Amino acid sequence: MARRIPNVDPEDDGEQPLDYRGRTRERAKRLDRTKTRVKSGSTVSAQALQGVVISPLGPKWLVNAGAEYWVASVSGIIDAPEGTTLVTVGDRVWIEPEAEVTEHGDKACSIVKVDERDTVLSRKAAGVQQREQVLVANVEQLGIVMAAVLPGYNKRLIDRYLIAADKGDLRPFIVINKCDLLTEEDREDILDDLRTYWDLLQIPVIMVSARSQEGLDELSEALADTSTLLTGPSGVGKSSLINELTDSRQRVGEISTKYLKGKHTTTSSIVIPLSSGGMVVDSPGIREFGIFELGKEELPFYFEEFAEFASQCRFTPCSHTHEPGCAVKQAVEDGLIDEERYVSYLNLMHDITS
Ligand SMILES: Nc1nc2c(ncn2[C@@H]2O[C@H](COP(=O)(O)OP(=O)(O)OP(=O)(O)O)[C@@H](O)[C@H]2O)c(=O)[nH]1
Ligand SMILES: [Mg+2]
Ligand SMILES: [Zn+2]
Repeated sequence: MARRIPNVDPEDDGEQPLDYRGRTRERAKRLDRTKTRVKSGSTVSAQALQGVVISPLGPKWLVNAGAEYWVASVSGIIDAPEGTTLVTVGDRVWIEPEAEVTEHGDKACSIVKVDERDTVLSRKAAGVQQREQVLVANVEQLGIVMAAVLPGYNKRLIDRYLIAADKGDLRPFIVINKCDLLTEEDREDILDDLRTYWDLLQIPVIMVSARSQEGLDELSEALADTSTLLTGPSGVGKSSLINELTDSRQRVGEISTKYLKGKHTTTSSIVIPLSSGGMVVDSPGIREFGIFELGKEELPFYFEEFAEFASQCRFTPCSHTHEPGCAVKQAVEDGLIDEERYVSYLNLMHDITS
């Protein structure tokens, strides 16, 4: 049996009638979306093995099944989630061995079935049509990695990731890397700037440095015995952190000084085992993140800290954008809601309505 990426506990929160976040989750939709389609002729044979998709290999996939690695192709009729990405990193798949080996002597197989996904990190695929692109499946946690400086963190992106994590049933936390470049005072300023996340929303913020090793024990503890996708912009040090925490040697890039941006060193996601028993997924840097299927009525509910004010808005429903007597806007003015969170909200509302 392949090592299984642990599932999210199905009993986990969400369904309690008074849970603010729970009421807003699109749980039903998720189940619907991941319904497997059984096509005749796609029955899994007795020699099929179960494995986990580790990484893409050109048009094929590297699949780990038990102690072995296989190069898998996808062709013909397969039994897979409908209306979404066919195969992605982290998928639990069924493979059927093929007689021949690949040109490099690797064992060849084909993927005949993709199991339902427990969790997804999805975004809106590029293009006019609303299509879902599943970046990684079946990880429990989403580590949102940002750099303290070079290139500096991006709260707009953090807020988008938090919504995607909520929709995909991932437990989020924030990692601020490159803290070796900070003074004690900078550090306090950053923590203060991120207060809404760790204080109000209870999302852990871990300050680390791959270079000085600061905070790596805490990060390692957060990753132990579970499965985590590290995501974030290019050049923030995702691969550097993974190299510090595992035996793997992922390629690490340079920061282009002209734009202070990373140069997309990691080009595809890859599952890496941790000696502690969990696993971590390295992934390519992301610049843009459009959220798949986000409705304008639903949006306010992802900004949980707006809730206590929203009930006092003059109009119901209130979009908290232009309405007179909007208590959310008033709370932003009074400094009771983080102004930058409100900017994220307006940006997302603009995306949805334009
Ligand atoms: N000062 C400092 N530099 C770091 C730290 N971590 C990573 N870097 C540097 O940041 C640059 C980018 O690191 P990577 O690990 O390649 O970043 P990445 O997030 O994996 O980037 P992509 O693969 O492009 O998404 C490299 O030059 C690293 O040496 C850190 O803690 N402190
Ligand atoms: Mg990388
Ligand atoms: Zn309002």
